[in-house]
Amino acid sequence: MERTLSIIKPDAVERDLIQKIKDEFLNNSFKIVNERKIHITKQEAEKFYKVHETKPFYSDLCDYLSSGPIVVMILEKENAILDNRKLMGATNPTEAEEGTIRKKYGISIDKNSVHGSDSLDNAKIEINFFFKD
Ligand code: IDP
Ligand code: MG
Repeated sequence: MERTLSIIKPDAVERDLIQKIKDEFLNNSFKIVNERKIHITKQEAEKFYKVHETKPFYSDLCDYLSSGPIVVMILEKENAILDNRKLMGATNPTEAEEGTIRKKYGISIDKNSVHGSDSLDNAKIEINFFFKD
């Protein structure tokens, strides 16, 4: 079994999409192992998105992720990382495939409703970032 970190981003929480998005995971054989609804600071967002610190959109991205409550979840299934990326769809909702979460719910490339880890190493780092016990 593999684990990945999923985030329901502020745009989706704000539009009351938490349960609808959780149902997407549950209906696609993911188990929600742990979840927390939190509101992070910009400094925490900067730490979380450190890989993007050289990108022109880094500051806006961190402002955005810290702009309101988010739901962080550990998802588990076989091939969880890749399967979650498939279920989420492309980063830009306009390019996301029909039926994907970002196609259904995303508003724009920045307000794209969900985050998902992109590799085994990053999944471990990101899970540990929000759920160290
Ligand atoms: P991902 O979320 O699909 O893994 P990344 O390239 O890791 O995409 O980018 C992280 C987040 O940064 C994206 O989900 C999106 O919200 C934002 N982002 C990515 N590219 C752009 C851009 O060109 N303009 C504005 N925001 C962007
Ligand atoms: Mg990414």
